[in-house]
Amino acid sequence: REQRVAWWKEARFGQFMHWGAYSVLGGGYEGQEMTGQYAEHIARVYKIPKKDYIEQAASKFQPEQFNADEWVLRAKNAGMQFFVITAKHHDGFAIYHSKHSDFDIEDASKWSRDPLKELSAACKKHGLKFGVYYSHAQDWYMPGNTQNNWDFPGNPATSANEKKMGNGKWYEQDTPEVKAHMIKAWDYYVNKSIPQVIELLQDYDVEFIWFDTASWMPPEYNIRVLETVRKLAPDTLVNYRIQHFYGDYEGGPDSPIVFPYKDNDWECIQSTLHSWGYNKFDEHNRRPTDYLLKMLATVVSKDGVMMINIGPKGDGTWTDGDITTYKEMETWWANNG
Ligand code: FUL
Repeated sequence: REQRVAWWKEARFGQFMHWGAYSVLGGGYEGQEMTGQYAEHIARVYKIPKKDYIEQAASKFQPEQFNADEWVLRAKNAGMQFFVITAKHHDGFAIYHSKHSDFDIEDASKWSRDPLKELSAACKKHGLKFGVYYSHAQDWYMPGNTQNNWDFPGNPATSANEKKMGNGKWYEQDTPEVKAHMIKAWDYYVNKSIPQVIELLQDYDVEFIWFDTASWMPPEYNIRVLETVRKLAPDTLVNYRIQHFYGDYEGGPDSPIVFPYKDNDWECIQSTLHSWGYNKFDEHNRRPTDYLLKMLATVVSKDGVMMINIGPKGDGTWTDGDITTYKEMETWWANNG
């Protein structure tokens, strides 16, 4: 562990990025606007059928203007020393050419370039460590996933179920229906989640994997993912959301405002807006640059590591707001770095 965290602690400040099929919609679907919500959750929030999500989002994810060198240099000039991007978020769409799914940029978007390959190469070229976010537990259009199965009685996405379950988990219910569901969920782990993690480790020079939302699935499922990483790539850094109390370091909630973690290695993730993926209705929530920089100073003074997140648009450009934030950070480093 000491070896895995060494470069990351030294780096202190990294880029986080949410980019995928949802970036095409930018928080808007059939006249509805996701004000102050996570735009990357649009498929779940509006229960978009897969066919429509492919038609309106995934098939249009053809980022003509994407330029890996430009993205990496912007991060580098803002003082960041590593780069973590969503290889696959909860919607299940892979922004890279995956052999294990046709819900990816190669098949669903019919796009011949592989942005993840290009970013990995650009990071190497410009001296940044490269990592991926991978949603190992949630994959909304897979049969084993509770959130996609909107009517599933254990679906925690509905408040009625949340009430019924209290602090419990859907998989703790002892019913034939839940047992059958557990089998489907395991199928997803074995046939998609774990194989994709393996291909990311083998083909993309990944030095850091940032997993998310472990609590949606049984702990033993998540631990199998961790074991896979440890066996295949023992030097790869793994975050705390693989499974509670596992992983290489501690962390807290999304975009926290207080930092209780002081004794162990820890991380703070902060988005420039409330949303993590591109949301054209969320610009009013932009966090001022001096707020972000003061937070970075606070985190570092408490021996932590910070990532700042942005959500680029589906065409590969950044929002004007993010470009300004990054120019301001660059100026700050030029004057104070
Ligand atoms: C959350 C996810 O559900 C969000 O979409 C985002 O990825 C954030 C960093 O983690 O739990």
